[in-house]
Formats: sequence, C-alpha cells, structure tokens
Amino acid sequence: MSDTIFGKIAAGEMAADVVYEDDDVVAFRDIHPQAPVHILIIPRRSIPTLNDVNDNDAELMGKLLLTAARIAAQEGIADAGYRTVINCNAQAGQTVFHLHVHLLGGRALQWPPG
Ligand code: D5M
Repeated sequence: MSDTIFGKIAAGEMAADVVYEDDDVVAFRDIHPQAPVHILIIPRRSIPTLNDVNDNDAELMGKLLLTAARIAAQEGIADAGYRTVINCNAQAGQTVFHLHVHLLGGRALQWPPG
C-alpha cells in the first residue's frame, strides 16, 4: 500500500491521465489544471518533500526535470515557454506529500507567483 494519492498512482493502484512513465518517474495531468498544460512529474519512489532529497537522489532529481522538458516539447509548449514548480511544505502550498514537479504552460504566466 502507498501512503499518498500520488504513491497510489505511481504503484498503479489509482487511475490517472498518464502521459509518460518508466521505472523511475511517472507523469500525469493535474486533476485541477491551472493552465492549458498542467502535468505533474513524480518519482515512482515516495519522497515526501524537497527537504527529504539527499545526494543519492541527484540523478533522480535531474531526471524529473529532464522529463518535464521532454514533455513540454511533446506538448508543443517548449518554444513559447513554460514553468516548472516544486512546492515544498505548507507555506508554499504543498498539499500532496509525495514530491512532484508541476509543469505549467500553454498561456502567459504571471511573475511573481502568488
Ligand atoms: O499540488 C498538488 C496537485 O495535485 C494539485 O494541483 C492537484 C493535484 N492532484 C490532486 N489529486 C490528484 C489526482 N488524483 N490526479 C491528478 N492530480 C491530482 P501541490 O504542489 O501539492 O499543491
């Protein structure tokens, strides 16, 4: 059993609109999209927050970002531009405690974020 919704998606125990997966990462469309393209990229293994990453996770963290960039190209938003976000803990708005990279694009994004 997995401890979070995303753990269940990673384990294949819960359905999601998966756009990419391999042994290390899973990417799926956000259920409450904040932009025309809003995809979450997660490690298959449960890591609660960015604070829980260590040196052994360096390759995995790189793969999460590489996967985001490749999906951005597949989704046709690479040239126009897109944003990747990792919310860490409550004040940043993290609600699911399985580390995830948000990939947002398909519209002009405001800066700074709220
Ligand atoms: O982002 C958590 C994100 O996860 C938020 O944008 C909603 C999304 N979410 C929650 N449940 C699901 C399921 N079941 N499928 C897809 N997307 C989901 P955070 O950074 O933690 O605020």
